[in-house]
Amino acid sequence: MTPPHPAWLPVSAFRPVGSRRVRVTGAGTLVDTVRGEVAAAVAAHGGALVDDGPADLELVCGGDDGSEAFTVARAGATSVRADGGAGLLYGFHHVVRLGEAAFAADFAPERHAPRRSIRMLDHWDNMDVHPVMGQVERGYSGDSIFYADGRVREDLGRVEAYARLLGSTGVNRVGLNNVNVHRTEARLLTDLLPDAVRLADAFRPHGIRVHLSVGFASPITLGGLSTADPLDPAVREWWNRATAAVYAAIPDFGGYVVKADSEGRPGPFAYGRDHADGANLLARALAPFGGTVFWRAFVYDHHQDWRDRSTDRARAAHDHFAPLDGAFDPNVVLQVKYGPLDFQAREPVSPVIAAMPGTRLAVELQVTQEYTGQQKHVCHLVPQWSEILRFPLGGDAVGDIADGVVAVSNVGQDRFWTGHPLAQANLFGFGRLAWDDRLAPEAVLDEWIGLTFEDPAAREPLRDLMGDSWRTYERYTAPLGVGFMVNPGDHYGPGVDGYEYSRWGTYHFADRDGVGVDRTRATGTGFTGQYPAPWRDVYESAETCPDELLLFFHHVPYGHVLRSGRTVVQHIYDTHFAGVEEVGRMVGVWAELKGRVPDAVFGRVEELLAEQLRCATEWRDQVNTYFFRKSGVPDAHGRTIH
Ligand code: GCW
Repeated sequence: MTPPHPAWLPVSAFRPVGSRRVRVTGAGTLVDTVRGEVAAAVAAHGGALVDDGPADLELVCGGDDGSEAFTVARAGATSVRADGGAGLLYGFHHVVRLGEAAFAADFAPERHAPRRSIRMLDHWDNMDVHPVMGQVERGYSGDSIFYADGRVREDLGRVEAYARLLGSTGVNRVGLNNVNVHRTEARLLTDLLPDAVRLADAFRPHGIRVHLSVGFASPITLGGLSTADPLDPAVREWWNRATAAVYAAIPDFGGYVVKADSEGRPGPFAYGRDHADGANLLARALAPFGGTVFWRAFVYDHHQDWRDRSTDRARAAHDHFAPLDGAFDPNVVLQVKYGPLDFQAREPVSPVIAAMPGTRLAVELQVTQEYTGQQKHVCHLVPQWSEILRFPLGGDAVGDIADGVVAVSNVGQDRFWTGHPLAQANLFGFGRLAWDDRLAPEAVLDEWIGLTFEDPAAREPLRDLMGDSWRTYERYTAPLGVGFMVNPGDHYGPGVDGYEYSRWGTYHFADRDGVGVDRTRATGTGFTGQYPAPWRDVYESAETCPDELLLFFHHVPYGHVLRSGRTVVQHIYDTHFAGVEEVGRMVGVWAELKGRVPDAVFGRVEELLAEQLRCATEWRDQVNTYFFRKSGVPDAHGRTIH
């Protein structure tokens, strides 16, 4: 097997540590991991792992209280101190990121602690190859790194390398299988549990606990019961026993992830029960062992009639869950997608996040680029996540409210892990922001570039290419927050009316006069009323609604003048021309990097940029032509619209 791509942990990144004398003090699994890292680094760079005598770097773990915080200070030598193995591991990688700066005479002491204890990546991996979705649902990086032929892979080398990468960013939980649980992976809970044990063993040395997605109907499908009613004693008993067996095999098992009553998955509604009944059933099975149930709030009617203007998918999560605030057990975490629809490039922040002060919440992001270019387009998402987590929803920032940050992973068997080599930065950046959402996205990107690429001359062009790429993607796709307009099914490339008459509830309502969804209280679906002040009023009025969300909240005429001073239709033309021009410029920036990044990376990105340019051009032409045909308004600058 060719060794996995080192991503942001190439041998060169360890030179500052590995060329010094380093002492590691302490005991335990994670301290051993740090010792192993140091041993490899000094072997590569000529330093030494010392027991006695002077050291340039002291890595000291004072105990094993499970804590994740650490301090770094400099007094003659640089020292990292932690009270738990996880803290030492995170402190070690912090020093790796700092590089030579950690050894400068004037280094000022720092203390670091994660902003939240739940930092999780979910895999939508199937054990078998699904006839429509393939092996990894919404995966753009090849097959699953976990599974082959219906079992966990024999060789877990890549999984171990992946666990190491994640651990270095601070990710501490992983969901092992798709939330759409199909037949084979359902059995990870029962007869295939030994397979899950092997994955848990690969993640444990990096401070990562594993979780299983489970189907709500498991007592029927796996247990042979006639019901999965959460209030039925036999059902309760079944879950208690299944859960105890999991903990007997994986003592540090993290818990369950559940998609229930969502897109056809079974759930408590079938028995006239609510989602608190459903979540608490599993929570009570997990509680004796310290486990958590991650219960997804992605519940909506996916058989909507497009003729029915009163049903609004954006309302669904709040309508279902806000009334249940306070009813969930303490070891339930409600997992809420960041926006009310579905991982679009632009959505308002979900109002559910502000509506449930008595419930533990995790915000769910999508590292896999389902709606943001599918790892064929450069779309650096850290600025989007930063904006979401900093958004002041009802007084507090989303990042202050959330007990957890969860995202869908973007890795697979691909030689670069992520299909697009530059999409590694999203994986890295997710871990860093989950640890501390106050980090500046530019600084996180710089960390990633600095670790990944040896040549300092690569830094500026990469910043230039990636830094604003999410906004570029937004410019050439669906305008002003209206969302979707993608090809149905695979969600790649433009399909302006792709979902317009479908059952999925994602419409833009363009006609000859205007476009957008009226979600106001005054004349629309009333969705704005789910927000706390001031947002309920800011979004209610087309005068105060931010431009980038105008069409999410309002149906306006093409001649409506935006806060920017441009009309809606002219904005659509301008941004689509500008977006494609920017991609053309990105192609040129990348060309400068020839010889400064590894040839294989250069070649892959060069190829994908050509596809991005083709696809962006298609987006531009279809969107512009569509709105020109609908509105009859010509481009003020006379550019070609077909
Ligand atoms: O974005 C949608 C995807 C589905 C996915 C679903 C979900 C796992 O298109 O593929 O199913 O969201 O989040 O459950």
